[in-house]
Amino acid sequence: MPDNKTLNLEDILNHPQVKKVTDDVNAELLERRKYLPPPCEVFSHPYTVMEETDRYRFELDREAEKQLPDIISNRVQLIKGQDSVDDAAARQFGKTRNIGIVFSGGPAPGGHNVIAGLYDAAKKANPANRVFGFLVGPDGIIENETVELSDDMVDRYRNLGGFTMIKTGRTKIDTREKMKLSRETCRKLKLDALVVVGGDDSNTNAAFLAQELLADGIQIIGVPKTIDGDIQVRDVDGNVLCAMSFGFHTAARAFAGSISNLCTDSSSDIKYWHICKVMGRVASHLALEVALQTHVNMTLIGEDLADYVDHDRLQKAQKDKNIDYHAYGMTLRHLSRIICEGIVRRAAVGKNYGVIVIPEGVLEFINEIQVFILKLNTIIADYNQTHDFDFHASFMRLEDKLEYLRRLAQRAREDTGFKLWNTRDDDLFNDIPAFFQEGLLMERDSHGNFPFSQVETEKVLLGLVQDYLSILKEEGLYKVGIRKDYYSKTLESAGLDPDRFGAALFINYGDSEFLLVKPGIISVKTLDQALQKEGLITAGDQIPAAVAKIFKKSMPSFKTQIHFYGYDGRGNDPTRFDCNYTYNLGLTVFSLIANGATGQMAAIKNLDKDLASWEPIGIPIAPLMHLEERKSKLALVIEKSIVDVDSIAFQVVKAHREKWLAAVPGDDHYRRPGPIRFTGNSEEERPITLELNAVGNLGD
Ligand code: FBP
Repeated sequence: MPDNKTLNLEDILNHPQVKKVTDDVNAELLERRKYLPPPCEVFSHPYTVMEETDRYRFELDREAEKQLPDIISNRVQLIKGQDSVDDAAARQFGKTRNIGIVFSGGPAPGGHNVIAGLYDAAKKANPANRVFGFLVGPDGIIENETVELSDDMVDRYRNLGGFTMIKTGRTKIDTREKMKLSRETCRKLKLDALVVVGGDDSNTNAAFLAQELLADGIQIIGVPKTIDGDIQVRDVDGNVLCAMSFGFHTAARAFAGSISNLCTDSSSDIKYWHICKVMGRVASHLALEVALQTHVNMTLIGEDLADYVDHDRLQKAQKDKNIDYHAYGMTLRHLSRIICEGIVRRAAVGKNYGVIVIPEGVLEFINEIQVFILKLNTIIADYNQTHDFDFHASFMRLEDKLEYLRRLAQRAREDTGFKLWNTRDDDLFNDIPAFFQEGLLMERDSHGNFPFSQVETEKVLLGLVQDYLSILKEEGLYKVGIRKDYYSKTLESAGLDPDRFGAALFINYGDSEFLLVKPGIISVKTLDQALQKEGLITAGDQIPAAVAKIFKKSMPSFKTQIHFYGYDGRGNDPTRFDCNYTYNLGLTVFSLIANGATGQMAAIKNLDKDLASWEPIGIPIAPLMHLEERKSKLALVIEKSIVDVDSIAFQVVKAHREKWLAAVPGDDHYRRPGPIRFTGNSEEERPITLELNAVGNLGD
């Protein structure tokens, strides 16, 4: 070993070991780049053909029929492998093509493999095929910003997370001008096909592009991407065509890995409640999967809260021959009460710690907040449509925005026809904390979506939880249970009789493993009074130190740590499931293009089974569209799939709620999913949600 005193910095930096460990390229990266996802069986043949099937039915929306006349009759296309085809088909399959691909919306792990699959298939069919990546999302199409993909570029990003290779953006091609510019770009690049990798809004955009560019002979193919897991497609008979968008598994596993570590930490130093907000703009699919992966103590599922009915309240009203409409749907206050109940019950058995998962989009399902979101969406959209400056540019500060709302409320008082924002709305809005007001007034994205990820939902909820816990503590109803053997040992070692003091101190002395200090004893003063009353001490005596120690331990303090899991999981390197799924999606995209499809979304059927049973298909996009309110207007969009509270996955989580809350003596039931492992085979093969829901799938 050389004496390190003799090494200068240059020598150190040039040392092979130093170079090796500081290189950007590490062993894990090399493993990932080298991995070749196995293709579905159909892709092992030199050709693929498309077979249209009538087996799947859709209910067509009138407006979609009107606006998308040339692609509304598209059917589901099955992709079949062929060893040989006639000359005309072979020429069509192998003809030289220019293909463009764009990422749209938030990143999702696996996107690079969609590119890799498409690139490999295109080059295999004809090495002269060219694939162009549009830079920074749909803006790249509008502004003709592209890069031609090469072997080197594609190889660098195989099986890696993010959309780093060509970046992404959220611009929507939603005006005649943007459509015109997009068409010009496609013509300049002589594109045969354009592939849009995106979520519900981006695939909606893909359908409009398909309709618009049909006359130019440019095919448009969508790919179902989003960590939120809210692109799930079934036909009207319930047949599953796309069980899950790509990226969901990885993001959920990444969140679950970190949250599971919090479970371990929290149950070790037993002093914190960890409040974990997890992404998923509206739907709670990610929260549900995290619950299944980790068995945290409490998981809120937005869709379940929307479904909530307060039966006690209903019954009370029924007795008075009334209907209490407030009994339907959850309020923030009520939700905080439910959380507090769990916290109090765990504390009673000595567990003043735990982990709660809150879905990012939970507010969407809380009636009172939903009303604000909708009203403010409309107010902002209306303002933007009628003014030169947009709402946020006109009213930069919160005070300015509030002042504008105040003026609207005043207008409502003067003009009875104006109902958008009345005095009651204004008063209620002014009652909420400023940070939450700012959150609700945040700028909407180009699709008119509310930016849930920017709102500190967990802080709002936590504020209410803290307030209510303080009340419960004052009422003596929030206590930490004391292990009976610990109590006895503590008193005996101080020479005191546990039984004499036990009856005076606890409500359940003698019949419980965890002892609860009486509700009336909430301070040293009330403790002193209780002991005097039972004749255990006399006025002026010191409270025995052992008793004071037990009392102190019984008084809870609610300490929290807040976490947000979102962007980190979105950028994770894909799980093996997502690597294989997305590579095959890329291969499917090429098959759809080579067989002349447009207005179709690439998908893989049977994701809940082994790869040997996966079936690449094309799903027609136009029949998935329906009318929804966007930016205060009805617009055609693909319906977001939210958590079905009748699904097996949700029912299983619901059935385990009590067990995972673990408000009984004994261990918690945390599950350790571990980190995402690219090598080894101990990671589950697909999302647990998918696995569970498949139990009830139609066996077509
Ligand atoms: P996509 O629907 O575009 O895939 O994005 C999903 C998502 O990650 C949501 O979970 C989250 O609410 C949102 O993007 C965050 O958006 P942004 O990246 O603009 O902050």
